[in-house]
Amino acid sequence: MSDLVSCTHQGDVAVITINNPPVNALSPGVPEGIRDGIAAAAADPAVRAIVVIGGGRTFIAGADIREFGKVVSGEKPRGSLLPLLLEIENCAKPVVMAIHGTAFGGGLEVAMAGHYRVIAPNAQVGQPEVKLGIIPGAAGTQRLPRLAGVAKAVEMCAFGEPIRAADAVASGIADRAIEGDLLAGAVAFAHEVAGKPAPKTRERNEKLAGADPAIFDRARQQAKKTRRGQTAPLAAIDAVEAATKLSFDEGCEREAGIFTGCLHSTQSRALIHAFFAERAVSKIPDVPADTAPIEIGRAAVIGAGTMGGGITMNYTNAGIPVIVKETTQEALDRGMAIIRKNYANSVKKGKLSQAAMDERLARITPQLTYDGFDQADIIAEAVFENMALKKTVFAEIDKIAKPGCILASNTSYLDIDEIASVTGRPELVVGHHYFSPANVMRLLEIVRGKATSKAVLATSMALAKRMSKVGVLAGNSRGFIGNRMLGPYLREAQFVVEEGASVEDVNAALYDFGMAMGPLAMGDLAGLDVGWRARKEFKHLEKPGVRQPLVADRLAEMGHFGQKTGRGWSLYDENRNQSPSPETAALIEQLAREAGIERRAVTHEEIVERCIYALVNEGAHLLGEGVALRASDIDVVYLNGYGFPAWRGGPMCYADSVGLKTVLARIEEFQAKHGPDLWAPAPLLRQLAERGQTFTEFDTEPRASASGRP
Ligand code: T1G
Repeated sequence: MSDLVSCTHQGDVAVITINNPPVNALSPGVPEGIRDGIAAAAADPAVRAIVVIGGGRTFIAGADIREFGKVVSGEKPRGSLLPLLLEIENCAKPVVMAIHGTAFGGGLEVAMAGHYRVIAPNAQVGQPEVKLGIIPGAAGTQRLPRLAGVAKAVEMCAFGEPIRAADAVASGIADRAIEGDLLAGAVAFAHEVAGKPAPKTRERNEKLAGADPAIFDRARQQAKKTRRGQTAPLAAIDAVEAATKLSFDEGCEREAGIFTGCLHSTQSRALIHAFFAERAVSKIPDVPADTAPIEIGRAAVIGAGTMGGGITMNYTNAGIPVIVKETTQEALDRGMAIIRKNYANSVKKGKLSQAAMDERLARITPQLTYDGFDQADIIAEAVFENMALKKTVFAEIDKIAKPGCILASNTSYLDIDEIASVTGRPELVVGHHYFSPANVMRLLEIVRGKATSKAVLATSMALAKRMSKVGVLAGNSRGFIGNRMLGPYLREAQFVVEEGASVEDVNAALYDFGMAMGPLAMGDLAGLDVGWRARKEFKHLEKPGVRQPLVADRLAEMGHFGQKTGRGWSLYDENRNQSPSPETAALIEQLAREAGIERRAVTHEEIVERCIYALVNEGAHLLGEGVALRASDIDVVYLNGYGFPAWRGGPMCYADSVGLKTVLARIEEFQAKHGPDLWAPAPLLRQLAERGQTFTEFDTEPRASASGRP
């Protein structure tokens, strides 16, 4: 047996255990070890039944995703699990799969090839392959409908969400839930079934018969709506549908063809990039993995407004008692009412139990004073975005907070070092930049100041995980990663409107590109007054003679802030339904004429290139400056904070897929047309393009950690 798979015996039951930490992926050697274990047990006369179980925290979490790249590049041929699964299924002795943790993808496919499945109550099973731009490739689309029925199989394969143990038993995927010791329960179950004819999943066709074809059409419509632009969900539906029309073997062939097509797609490459990018963000080169985080047992939040309220919810959702302070009773009541409403909505949708809601609310202490702040392990500030106010608040809390208490600012672009300069603990000051709505958006930008300690960074990353957020380290540059890049993106969106594109054109072009929302619609949602105030605060930093957008400031000066005032770039009715604004269109024409801007037809292609390449170029600038650790970190920021389509992998991954030479050439064209102040190619982009390299390759080169202010 290999060290990845071991075989022991409990009486006349052989126990095959997979030991491939951290998640028992089907890495090279694992399928072979299972095959050898099954063959040995089958041949052993003393064995009457077999149990397969995962060592450590989980059953098999799927194929080894790291191996896919080698198949796509042709470095190695695509192996198939099918022969192993048939050997398991054809085994003359019953094979019982004992599931704990997560049986995902190839893991569930191995389990379904077994004759029986027993499961721990808190385990999950799923076919999440579509989240990687592929479909199940080891007969999952053929065996799952035979066990769980067609509708369930379509749901699980097309949308990739896992199901819990109780649902797995109820739907027929698992035969029994085992409370307590899973292995003991599985061995006992094996004894019950030993010597009896073992059911082969591939022969269980009863749930396929009479499948309603409307299931597939409904799922396709839902996929086009909720997985807009993605090809894999539709491919998965085709594969499950094949199970209802073809024999098992023909269905497996059909699945294999569809799988291979998906695996070699740009979308799959992008989604696999996103998978590993999200797992890389927490690794900070100069902060050792064993850096002890500061224990966060109590928290305090200053401000119960839109952001403060959401941040308060993040702490109590993570099980941390939290004080929230406001300046007036009215503001405090308003903030708490929104928090209660948010939880009540989750209860109504069945996403949260009433008991959990009550528990979370009970952990919140709303108040008007700093009482108890001296007990907090972290104080999060979420007051109005104004440097003078932030410094006043930080000077105050620095005096009250206990030694070792972390002070975290939710500023979205102000200088963390300047804020820290009014405290006696700059090493404990950090930016925790949440995204609105803070209790929903997964992204947390962790902003490193010059003095921020490694322990505070390690604590911030651990806290992000506790809050089910994705923490990304950013250097202390104005706007950090996300908002700094958003500037040029929104600038170009406004420039093309001045040059002749309609507001609707710009929104549609980026929406069709895959963005969750067009840039101007996003401005109207966030409120045009927010950017207007920031631009006023930094007017002194604008380079004289450099073109600036004309319309947004004028709209804001006229009191048109977007959705909240019913008019911005577009018009909004009382239900926030959007429609074109003839007044805004006229204003754009007037301002462009006054500025002598020649109006022309602008293609959707140019609109996308201007906006997305501006994003990429600024990303390359801040990557070169060390404000971001990796290009993939930038991708994680945009995928989790700005509605960038996951199936494009993020702006930097997208640029790699286009080719940096092509991106650079187009940027140079824009530079020639619109000037070097707006379109100077980032030195790093030029360097990589000229070397024929990619941002992904740049990420693999060793480098120092994210710097402070450049
Ligand atoms: N392959 C390779 N590495 C994996 C992996 C996998 N399947 N799953 C996780 N890892 C690594 C991950 O990169 C990280 O590494 C570490 O394990 C811990 O992961 C034939 C073709 C199981 C729910 O899509 O959803 O099967 O950063 O931080 O939060 O039809 O990992 O420490 O170096 O995510 O506790 C289908 C993917 C594959 C499941 C655990 N399976 N994994 O979450 O830990 S396709 C999946 C997950 C397939 C078949 C097809 C999660 C998890 P590092 P983690 P976690």
